[in-house]
Amino acid sequence: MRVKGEQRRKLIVVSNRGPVTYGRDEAGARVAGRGGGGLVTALRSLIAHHDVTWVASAMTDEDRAVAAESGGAAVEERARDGSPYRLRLVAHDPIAYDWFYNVVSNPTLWFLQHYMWGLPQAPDIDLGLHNAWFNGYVPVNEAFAAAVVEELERQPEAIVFFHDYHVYLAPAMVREAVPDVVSAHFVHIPWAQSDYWHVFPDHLRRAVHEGLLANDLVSFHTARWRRNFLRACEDLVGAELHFDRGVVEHKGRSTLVTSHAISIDAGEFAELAASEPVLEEERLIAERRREHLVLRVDRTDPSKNIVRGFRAFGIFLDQHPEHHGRVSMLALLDPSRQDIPEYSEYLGAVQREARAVNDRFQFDGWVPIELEIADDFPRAVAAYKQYDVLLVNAVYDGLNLVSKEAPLVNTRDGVVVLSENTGAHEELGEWVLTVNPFDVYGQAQAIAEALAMPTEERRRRGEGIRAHVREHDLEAWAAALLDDLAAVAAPARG
Ligand code: GDG
Repeated sequence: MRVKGEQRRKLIVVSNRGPVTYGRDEAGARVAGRGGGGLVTALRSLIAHHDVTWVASAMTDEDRAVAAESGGAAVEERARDGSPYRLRLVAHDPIAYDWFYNVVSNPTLWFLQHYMWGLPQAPDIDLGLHNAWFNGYVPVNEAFAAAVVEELERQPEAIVFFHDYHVYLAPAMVREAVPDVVSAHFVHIPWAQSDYWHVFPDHLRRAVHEGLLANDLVSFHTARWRRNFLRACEDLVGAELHFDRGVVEHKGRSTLVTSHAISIDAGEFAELAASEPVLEEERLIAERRREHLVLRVDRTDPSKNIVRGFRAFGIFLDQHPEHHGRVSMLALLDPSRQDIPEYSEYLGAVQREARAVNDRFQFDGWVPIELEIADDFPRAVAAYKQYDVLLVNAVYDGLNLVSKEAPLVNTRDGVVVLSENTGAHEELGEWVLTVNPFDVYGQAQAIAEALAMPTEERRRRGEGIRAHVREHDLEAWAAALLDDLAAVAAPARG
């Protein structure tokens, strides 16, 4: 079998969140809404180019009803552009799912991979975590694996394409049941260096790495995360590493490890930017805006570094009284993971910091930081068009799609201020103002520098980003991954 990147393929995509979630409208009719989050936004366009069966968790009551009505089998769905695909919703045991999602996946794996613990205080790998691992993360991964194995019985030639940190164990489970499966795993978040993985007990970090090594291909956004993974395989599970070829050999199998930064569908964003809901929001923003607009768009995730961003803006205002009343920061924050205490506490800290800056500087109706906490994608795209400075100062970020989306539709020669710890920085570094995410003073200086930059220079940088993103779009990313698979899967499947 030859797997070629640009060819239409049968894909079984596996991710925790699916492309749609079901609900009921006011009249009580079933409606399919757009699933949220960076990963889903990015993967949705795979449907247009391949025959996709998507295996995802049933998230809402209505999702569960859909899964029950089909007896757990896949249902036929259509994407916004009319492309058909199959959706298989896995209705997990609710208690197991809570442990899987709210104990292991987000407060543990996400925190670990973004270096988010201050180690003298956290984490405690206590009985609760061990229990959540064995009675939550493991059975939910088993349920995903069982669904994949059933789908493979229906279409044995399909390639399995796992996504992210929710399903690290499933590839090994699928491999055990179907030894000649062809599978790839894309990790959307950073890979921590092996010393930091030592926070996690040996059997758990081993299970994560060995689960991933059951794939034919493991891929990351950047060379940096890829390098960390390669080293960790050697350090933590004693795998044999061929660093120059990016191949890891372990337990008689080999896995190719590559990096390809995910991207966006430039056409989709051009359409969105011209759509009525976005134009309406843009009018509202344009009416209220001051001379300069500094924008940030994030989920309310501690990894996004929102509090330090506000502090930096406060330092900037302190140093530049001439800008008072002439510039404001618009923070469009999509509330995220509020069932997890670390996230709800962080949202409180975000609100407190915005108030501290506003109480100190506001006068005559000018509010320095306009904080909007809402899930409002059209408004985010409208604000993308209007910024003069986009601040992306994440502590760590696998890639950061906002830093690619916003310049593409911006109409004001806006400047991107970008954390050196985002995956996107590896690609966009030459066109952005680079900041260290912990250096709030440096971020304040970068905001000032961006606002003072001559138009020509701003335009040159924006054009650089736009040309890069158009050339390295989402289709190119998917094709590159499938090409990688061609290199490893052809001998295995003859
Ligand atoms: C993870 C990784 C990686 C914006 N406002 C709203 C909204 N958005 C959209 C944006 C963008 C997405 O959400 C956010 O994507 P990011 O990449 O910035 O961040 P994560 O959600 O953390 O994504 C990240 C990504 O996966 C892909 O691999 O880049 O590093 O952490 O597309 O336009 N979406 C909704 N409501 C809003 O108000 N639904």
